[in-house]
Amino acid sequence: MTTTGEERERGFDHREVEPHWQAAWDDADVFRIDDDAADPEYVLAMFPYTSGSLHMGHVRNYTITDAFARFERMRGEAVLHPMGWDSFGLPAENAAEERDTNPRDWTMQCIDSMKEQLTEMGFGYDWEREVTTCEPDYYRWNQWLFKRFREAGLVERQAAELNWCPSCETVLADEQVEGEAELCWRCDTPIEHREMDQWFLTITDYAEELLDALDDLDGWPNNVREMQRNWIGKQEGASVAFEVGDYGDVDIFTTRLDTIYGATYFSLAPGHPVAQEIAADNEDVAEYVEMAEAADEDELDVTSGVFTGEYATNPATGEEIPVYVADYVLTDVGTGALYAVPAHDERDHEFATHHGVEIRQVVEPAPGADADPEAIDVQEEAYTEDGVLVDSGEYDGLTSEEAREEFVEAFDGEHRTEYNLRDWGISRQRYWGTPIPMIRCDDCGFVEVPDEDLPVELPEFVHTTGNPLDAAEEWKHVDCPDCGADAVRETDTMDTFVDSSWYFLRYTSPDLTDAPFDADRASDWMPVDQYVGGIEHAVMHLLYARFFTKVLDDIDLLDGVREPFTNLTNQGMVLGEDGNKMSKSRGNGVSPQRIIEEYGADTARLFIMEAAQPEKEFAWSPEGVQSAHSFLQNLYTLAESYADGEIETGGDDANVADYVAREIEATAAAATAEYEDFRFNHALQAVRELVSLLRRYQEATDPDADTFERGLVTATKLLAPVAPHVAEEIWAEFGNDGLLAEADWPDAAAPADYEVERRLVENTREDVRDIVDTVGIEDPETITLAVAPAWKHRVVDIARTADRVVPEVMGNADLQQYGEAAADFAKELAGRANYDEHLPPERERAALERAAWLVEREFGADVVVQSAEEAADDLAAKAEPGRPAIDIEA
Ligand code: ANZ
Ligand code: ZN
Repeated sequence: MTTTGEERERGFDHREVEPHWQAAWDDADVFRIDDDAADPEYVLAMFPYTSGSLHMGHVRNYTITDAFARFERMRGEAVLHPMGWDSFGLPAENAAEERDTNPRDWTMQCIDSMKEQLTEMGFGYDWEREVTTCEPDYYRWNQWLFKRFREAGLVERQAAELNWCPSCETVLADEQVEGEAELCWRCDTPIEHREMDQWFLTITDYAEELLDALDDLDGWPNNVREMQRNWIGKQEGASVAFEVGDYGDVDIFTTRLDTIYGATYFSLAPGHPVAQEIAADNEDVAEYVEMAEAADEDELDVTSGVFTGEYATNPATGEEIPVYVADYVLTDVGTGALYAVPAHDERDHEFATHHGVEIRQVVEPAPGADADPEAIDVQEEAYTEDGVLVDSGEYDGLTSEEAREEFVEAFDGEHRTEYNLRDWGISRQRYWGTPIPMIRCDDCGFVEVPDEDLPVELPEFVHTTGNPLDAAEEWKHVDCPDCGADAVRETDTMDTFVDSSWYFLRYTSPDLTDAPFDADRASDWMPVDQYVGGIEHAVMHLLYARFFTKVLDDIDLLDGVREPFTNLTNQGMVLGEDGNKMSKSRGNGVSPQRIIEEYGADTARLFIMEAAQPEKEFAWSPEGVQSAHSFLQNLYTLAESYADGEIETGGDDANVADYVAREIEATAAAATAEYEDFRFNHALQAVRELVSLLRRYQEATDPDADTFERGLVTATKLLAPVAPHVAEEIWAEFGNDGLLAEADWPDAAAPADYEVERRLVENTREDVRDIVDTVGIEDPETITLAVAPAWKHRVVDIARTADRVVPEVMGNADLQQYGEAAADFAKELAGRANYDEHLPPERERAALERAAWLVEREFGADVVVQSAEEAADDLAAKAEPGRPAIDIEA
């Protein structure tokens, strides 16, 4: 790209450069991946909800995957880096209402503008693989998969609580219920909670595997795995039967069977069948049950409950304990019934205290445990730890663990495992989603829509207070596929989490018309190697996607793929300048659009990637943006001056050139390792250091052209994944024809003994600084560095391995000639904890000679490097391996 003289002064103009290279990448199909590529590196960002504009969180998320994808591509990998649109959901319906349009048009507009923004950021996606979930050619496969899940026995109708507006006569989403008073968002009527039958996917069938497999997901952050473990919530316990009044045996579920002697009341969930039976005979109970069922499950009051007048028989003691119906016992947890032990359970304690029920201790801390048995007062507070049994008849003295085991048999119980995980209710009473492919026939019940009639497409959107699908009379009424009678379509649509549970598979074959994805290719390309997205998806999305993958593998749509995402990174938040979360209401948001216009995409990308490691949060910083921008401008200007022949080259200082050459290699090696580890900020730091070294090189001497150019090219390549446009521009300045995006990554092997040499140079510079400071030398003229003699290196070598340093040194025939001096040095070494690795004297000397120019620049002095033989005796005597002697003349 040619630039005018005027622009040259200002460096590059991102407004020209960025669109130019975006078009060039596009023309060259850089980001396209062939269908027959064998197992490409699959790099994936969570696809965005189609809100219409990208925020900084998106920009960060997508910069991470784009940088990594570009890095892998330059390393020669085939890379799959696709993008799509999570485009169903309630906000589109709301927007359509507000703007007098329809969800489809609104969504498509959002997609257009977001796609433009992604392109402006320079993100390289294979747009041929774009997936849009609100398109019938995608959601038909949701419907098809729903049927396959149903065939596999994984779809059920279950009752679930919904928000119901009695005035609008419609179900409301949680987001449509407003305030503490729970009012309908449209008409301000208090909503009701209604139990209605819904479609569920029985993810609980996979609870055990979803839990177990977490242990092997080494590439996932531990906190996400722990959140999933808690969500699945496995509890190992037991069930035991209590006889309740005349109502027969009622099974309870407990994790603390060891406390059964301390049960002082029994409690049923309001929805338990026996509670319902009692309610039929007892008005108080009936009233309570009705009240409890209308209440919102999320707002539990532990003390709420009613005594039924009935008693339950404790199978351990034969004792009769009062039976309550209480809200805190959940109908769909365990068996919906429990025996309560106020002495050892907090909720039971609170309830018992409120209702005046007895509190009886049956467990105390084991001898030797931290807690003091005397200090525990269960009347005041529940003791919830394990311990040893007391007041438990013949079982006193057993540990809790032993008792739990023994009691199962003793009281005729059963081992039982419970999970917190519930089945996944996918029914939504909304328009903008995938219609559930079922038809309700008065005679046949629910009948599936035949495969050949898929997709069931959404009808035209209509503005209505209720579900537009209910209002779509023509769409709704169909013939029953079984008997031909008049029938009605299911008007529920699917939870949008269904869409995102398998979109990563659709990317492997986005246009396939006879299956959701090509099973062979998907099995070959999966799992995703690097998945990056927000922590807000730690549980639901990631768990559902894992569930889908396992099911698809079990029903042979995949072959041997049981987990979708090998490595997972949750990017941290981008905070506002004030350190708070960016938000509209706080007014601390920074619009990506504005930053792109003002500074360009590369600056934004570089700033974001330098600011912190991907997992960490960071605050927006105008200075940081400025710094990133200046760095890019300066690098470009340096490279351009070189390319234009404005930098004098041809200097013959081989030592300096060698030093720089080694730094170039070392930087490539370090940056590569950091990229591999997703430590982009460290990689970029290394690049900045290399560029600053090149600048010092050019200031210190006329650089060797080859070395200098190699340095610039290496820095540019290492920067290319993060700031790809400027990098292409520099690459072109150097006269390269092809695209840098497709060029080879620099070789990444650190030079031999790089670390040892670096430590030697740094320590030596540090020592010189110390001397100059302490002695207070104003204007050093000559700095002499003398390397230790070979025999001292021998002594250190012996010391590194010897058990007894002094005798071994003294016993060494070669060293005997150094007598006293060798013995003294050996004694000194013997007193040290360890000896760093060091280079032989000749190499140490060469290393110091290479680095001498840095010392010269720093102190404005001449530097002389001497071998021990060349040096004055008293100077050489002070030198140690790895620690040259230093003499400074003012
Ligand atoms: C007796 C007992 C004694 C319990 C004790 C605990 C402590 P966690 O606590 O999460 O492990 N439970 C059983 N069914 C329930 C239901 N439907 N609704 C609410 N709570 C229920 O969960 C297991 C415990 O939760 C069970 O162990 C039971 O109380 C209670 F000192 O039984 B436990
Ligand atoms: Zn209403």
